[in-house]
Amino acid sequence: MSDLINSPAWNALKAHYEEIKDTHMRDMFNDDPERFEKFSTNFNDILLDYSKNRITDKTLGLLMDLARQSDIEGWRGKMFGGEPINCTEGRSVLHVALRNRSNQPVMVDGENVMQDVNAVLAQIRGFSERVRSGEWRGYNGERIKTIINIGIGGSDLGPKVVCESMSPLAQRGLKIHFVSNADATHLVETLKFVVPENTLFVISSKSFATQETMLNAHSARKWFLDLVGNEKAIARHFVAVSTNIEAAKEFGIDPRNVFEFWDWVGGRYSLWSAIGLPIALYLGMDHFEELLAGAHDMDRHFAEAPLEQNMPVILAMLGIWYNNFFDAQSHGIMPYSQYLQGLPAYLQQLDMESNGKTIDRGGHRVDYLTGPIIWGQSGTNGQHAFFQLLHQGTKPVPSDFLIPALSQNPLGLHHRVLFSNCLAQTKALMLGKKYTEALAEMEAEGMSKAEMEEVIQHKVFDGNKPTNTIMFERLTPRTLGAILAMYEHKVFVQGIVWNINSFDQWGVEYGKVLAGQIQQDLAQPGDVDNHDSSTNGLVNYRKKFYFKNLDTRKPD
Ligand code: G6Q
Repeated sequence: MSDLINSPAWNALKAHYEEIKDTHMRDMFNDDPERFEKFSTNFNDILLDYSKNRITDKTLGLLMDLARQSDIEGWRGKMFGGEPINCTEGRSVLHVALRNRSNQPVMVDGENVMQDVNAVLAQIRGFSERVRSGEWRGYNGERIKTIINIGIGGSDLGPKVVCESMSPLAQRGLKIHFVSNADATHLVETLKFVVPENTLFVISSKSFATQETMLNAHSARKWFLDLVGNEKAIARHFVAVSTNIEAAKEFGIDPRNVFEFWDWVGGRYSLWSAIGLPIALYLGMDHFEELLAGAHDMDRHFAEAPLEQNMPVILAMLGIWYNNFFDAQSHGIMPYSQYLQGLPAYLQQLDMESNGKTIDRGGHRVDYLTGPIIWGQSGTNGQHAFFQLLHQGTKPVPSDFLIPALSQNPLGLHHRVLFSNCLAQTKALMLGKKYTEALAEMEAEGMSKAEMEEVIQHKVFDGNKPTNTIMFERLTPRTLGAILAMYEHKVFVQGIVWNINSFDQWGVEYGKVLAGQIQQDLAQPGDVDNHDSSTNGLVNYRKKFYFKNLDTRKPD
């Protein structure tokens, strides 16, 4: 049995679960009119209401005991101090240095990295301002009107969620696209609507070796050259963001237009680095810096606030409560904001790539559940799709509901409707509907006794479904920066409690090499038999279509 499962704090929570598991939140609210004041906290304009959780003062105390037992404060110090806490790759984890607006020295291997960080930020400012002002022009003197980011995973999802959610701040006349998928459709469909003369490609890849990104980058380069026919023009239309400067140069990118970052920045934590270049291009450097400032605010809060008032810690420990004691398998992210529709996908990578691990820091298989399945959708759309399962399904899905107090688009009653739906859902999930309430409703509708008996059980809702509500004044770069950093630190805290390394991704690396052999097999005519029978069968089935009439088709 692992030390964690054997530990006093874990066992105390286990015993407490038995005490509390049948208590309904409805009664907790009835018994304590101060519950909202007690279980909510503010930071800047962000309010976290966690009162609709299956907790009491005792639960929170025990969860914080577990956090202290796991030495969250010590590990937090190690991360901020640049210690190589990414133990399987021997790397520091310093995305916090990228947004260190205090400029206090941050040391990696005895060197202050802030000079390099600030130099790249200055390079991003210089370049983005030249593009946005029209000083930087395409090869024939046209102004840049379209930015296409080519990258995948961490080199795509972060800048994409920020650009999408801040689109009202974008420069007029400037468009941005994110191309990630190896499926050519993604690139082809994007290129259909653009012209090379006013398009700037940002090739974003930490390694500059990721197959999908390199494939898209080379296809984009070919498209450009086929239309423009001038190699020299590449330098005006292709820039790169990478830790691998040499590979970017080899691709043909002018070294002055390669934006560097470092191996102490993990892919899914990289939007704060030069990977944020598309953000600066599209929204302007001042807004990018606001985003960094918001994240830095949250870093200070995470580093300094007592655990009991620390938003990332509270969210993390509530997640552990459901994941490990209620056996909840998943966690929902429901942004009631169309601008934040990409947030579930972004957090899916952040959380599932970080904490989707089975082996602990000591190399042993864990005997407890680690990271949950993250999923969700923007409201109110989700209500008309999968919320049925949240209300009446057999699986618990603790969820975060995020909503701005004020809309960016104050049009008629839209925001009032959106807002009331958000609150009505969390209220209904918490309260449920009792048998007597369902009965009274049906009686008021004038239903007969026989009709009522037939359906009443279906109209009863258990309730007692936990949610957090995260409300902020309005969606600004600063608030978004703070929210994203809040989730990063939540994931960090959970990883520490579970004693896993949240900063490697061997599953992703495995995926990067897996396809190689099959790719070779697909290129040759004739059946293969070197895999399992399913893989052989699937390879051979595709070949049947591929090699038929090949001479009349372009090979792919
Ligand atoms: C993130 C992962 C992964 C990575 C992509 C792209 O933490 O490592 O999502 O970001 O595989 O990698 P490159 O940036 O090296 O192309």
